[in-house]
Amino acid sequence: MRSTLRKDLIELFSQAGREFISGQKISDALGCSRTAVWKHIEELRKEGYEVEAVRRKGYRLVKKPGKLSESEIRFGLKTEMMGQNLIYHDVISSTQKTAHELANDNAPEGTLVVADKQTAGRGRMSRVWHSQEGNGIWMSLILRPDIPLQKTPQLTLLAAVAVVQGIEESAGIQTDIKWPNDILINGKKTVGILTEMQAEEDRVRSIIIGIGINVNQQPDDFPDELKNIATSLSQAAGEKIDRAGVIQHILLCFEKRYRDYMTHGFTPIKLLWESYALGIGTNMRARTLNGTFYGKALGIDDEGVLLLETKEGMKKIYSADIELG
Ligand code: BTX
Repeated sequence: MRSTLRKDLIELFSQAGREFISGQKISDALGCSRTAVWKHIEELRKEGYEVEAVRRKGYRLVKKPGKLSESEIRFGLKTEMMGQNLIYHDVISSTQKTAHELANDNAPEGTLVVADKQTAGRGRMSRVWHSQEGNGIWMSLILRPDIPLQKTPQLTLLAAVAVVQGIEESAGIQTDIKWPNDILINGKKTVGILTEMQAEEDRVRSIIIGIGINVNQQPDDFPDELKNIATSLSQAAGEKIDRAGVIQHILLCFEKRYRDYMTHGFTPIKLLWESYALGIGTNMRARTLNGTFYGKALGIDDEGVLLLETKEGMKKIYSADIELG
């Protein structure tokens, strides 16, 4: 409730632009007392909003925070479900871990956990995901699709499509997908996606999609082992990127693609995914837990599995690290 009021308050300020709005007008619009208005303005100030107050004129918003915050993400979020239940932390061990706990506690579909910094961000197979404060997007989304277990890889691909589209819409940057879960700019990793699930017998109970995006890092912000393989959106754009805007666009694209998926199945997602994917039709090396395979990538099948034409015949690759060329 409180955060809905704050969202409405920021919206009022934005509509007013440079004009002042009187405390009375705000309290009428929000349906709360003037003391409550003043308290909410104090909360906004703590989050880094600069609100000017002038006697007999009222209040006006002078500056929004450059920092990520719950209000920054909520304001301008145009989804109906994705991210509407929003949990924001400045520091967290891993948004993925918290999202699993919330999913166990019956958090609704679309619940989003976001953090400015992760102290134990992780990738696939317990690898470390570098999640420094102040310049990345580290978030986990809870889904509860009624689908059989073998279809869950499709949601990693759906997530990749939504992220590519959200980045293009918010920052105007084109990115490529490398099967199954990397998003690259000029061959360097900008986004990692980690899909995990909770299941009961052969049905999905919840799917947690973890998305890590390098947004405003400069080359020196990465540890040595990542300097040659990682990049960020701002390095591609040549300017600082608004993280909240990227999150909002990704959530909106996610919601649209998820609806397409629930109504029409995987085919529309597969077509989009293939249009953004690198390496389809070319040779690649797939390092899996069962060995390394070399061959030509023919595409993905209807379950989202990679089809590799090797000398020994067609191999279905469910999970692997890919080297192109
Ligand atoms: P992955 O296993 O495909 O990639 C992990 C590998 O990527 C690491 O071994 C390292 O080489 C490289 N790497 C680590 N950090 C970065 C980075 N910031 N940028 C580029 N490359 C990096 C990919 O796993 C899935 C990552 C998901 C991360 C999100 S963040 C929100 C959520 N919470 C959480 O703990 N994980 C997910």
